Amino acid sequence: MKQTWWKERVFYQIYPRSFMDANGDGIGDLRGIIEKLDYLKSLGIGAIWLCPVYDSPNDDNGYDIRDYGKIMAEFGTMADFDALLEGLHTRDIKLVMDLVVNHSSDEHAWFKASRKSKLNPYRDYYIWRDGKDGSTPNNWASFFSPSAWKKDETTGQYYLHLFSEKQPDLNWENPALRQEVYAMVNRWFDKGVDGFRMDVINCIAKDEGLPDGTGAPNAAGYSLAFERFANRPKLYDYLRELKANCYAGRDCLCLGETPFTTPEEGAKLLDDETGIFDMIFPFDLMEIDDGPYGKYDPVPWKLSRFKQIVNIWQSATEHGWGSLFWSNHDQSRAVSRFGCTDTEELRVRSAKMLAVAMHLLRGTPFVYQGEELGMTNTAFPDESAIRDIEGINALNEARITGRTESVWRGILHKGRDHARTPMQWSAEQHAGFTTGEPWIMANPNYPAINAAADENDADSVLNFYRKLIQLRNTDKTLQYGSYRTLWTEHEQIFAYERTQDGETYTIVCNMSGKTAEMPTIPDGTVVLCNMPDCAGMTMQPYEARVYKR
Ligand code: ISL
Ligand code: CA
Repeated sequence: MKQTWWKERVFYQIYPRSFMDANGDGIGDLRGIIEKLDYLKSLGIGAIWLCPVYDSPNDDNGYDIRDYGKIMAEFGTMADFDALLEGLHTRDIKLVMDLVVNHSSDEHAWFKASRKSKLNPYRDYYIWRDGKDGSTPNNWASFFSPSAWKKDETTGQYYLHLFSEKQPDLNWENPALRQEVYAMVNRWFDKGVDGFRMDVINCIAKDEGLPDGTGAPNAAGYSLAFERFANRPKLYDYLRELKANCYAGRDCLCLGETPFTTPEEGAKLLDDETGIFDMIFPFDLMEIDDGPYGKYDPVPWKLSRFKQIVNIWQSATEHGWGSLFWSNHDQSRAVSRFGCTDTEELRVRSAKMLAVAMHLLRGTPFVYQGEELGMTNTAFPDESAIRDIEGINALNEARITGRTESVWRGILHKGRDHARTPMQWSAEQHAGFTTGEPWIMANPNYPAINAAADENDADSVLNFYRKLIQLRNTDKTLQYGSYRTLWTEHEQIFAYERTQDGETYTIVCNMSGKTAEMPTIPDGTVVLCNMPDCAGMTMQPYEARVYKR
């Protein structure tokens, strides 16, 4: 197994809009991140995944890029970016950028030219089709609104947008478009960035002829036709070409966000010899609590299914490498979703337990900002507090189907805005995130849950994360050792072993809110646990122990 930096370091994901506002306009910015570099270093993380900071009209908070070569004005300037990159590298922290090239903004110069006429040289940078029988060219649904097609009056043709209308899909079949993308990627590499997390990158290759999807239609009759665009054969050609043009000769990370990916497909995408990605973000765990109506119809998650997902992906990544995460900017807060927030004591304990359970698996752990404080979901008072386009569109659609109450409950549990409330730095107004009015409300629990408070408490979630990350940073067995599941049938305890060169760690987590009995006490000594006293066969609710022998 090849040893590299991105397998050995813990990553930290920053959503810049919500991380730290340095100039008081209520929007997080690059200077804000720079102010917090020592905080990041003190966590022990070795790499950052930075969500998009490029020029954007923010229909989808930066995932709709207007100019790939420019920094978003609200976030700062290119000089600020250079200072950030230097500040990170001085501290030996790598920077992985977000790259959104499945689509651009409709305000991108390419699209503005493309929509002008059928003969415009940029026409083919996007996917244009005639309507069929007075309706859309096919039955594809968008992730954010009923149909993936929007009719453009200028030429009377429709353009494809798998996400919002302001996010037209780029046409990867066009070699000129591909060359522009590679040149742009190389400009960022030449600046010194250490890799890319590529947004919905496994959806760039659409089946020829754009055939109708076969899946169940949404209320408006459209189908999320992932079988027509996710992990299609041409994806491999495009990624190999991208890598040959951009990655060759560089020690940079190629990380793909890959919805609709089965473990079998994942193994192929990641294979050390024949694959195209260093790591991917699959979705099985994030969909564990989807109900019959999907994401905003949550059902309780099951430990048996959790273990199945972990075990399947641990083996799917045996000849490659896995990513380990409980949440990101599209998900609600881990402790509210997978842990317990009934009491302050259980919030702290379960946040630590979740960290242990995830970080010591084989793969690279990703900490989403605020997770290291055990930040929770927000009780948004009503719809007017919601900022996320996905949530707003889901509510609009629910009004048509008569499911508003249910979707609202879904948003309170799983909405993307839970991840996007301001990072809770201190007990000062708006959690110390801004001196102005934040673009999205702060979670009212910030006077109790914040980094300053955690800093001064030896038993805080923050200080536990520091210990855990330090342990993994310095231990080859935890980084590279093999994985073995333990007590797979146990209904409360999640347990596994990591072994290398005669050294074994046993990780034991009670993922339930009740006391649990271990079948046997693992050999070795406890090197980390989340309780004052971790001994005996009985585990307290959400107790976690790490044994070493
Ligand atoms: O959030 C989701 C479900 O929980 C997904 O539908 C999500 O939209 C999908 O995973 C793709 O996400 C990425 O691309 C989107 C952007 O809105 C997300 O923030 C990004 O992570 C479009 O660029
Ligand atoms: Ca600002």
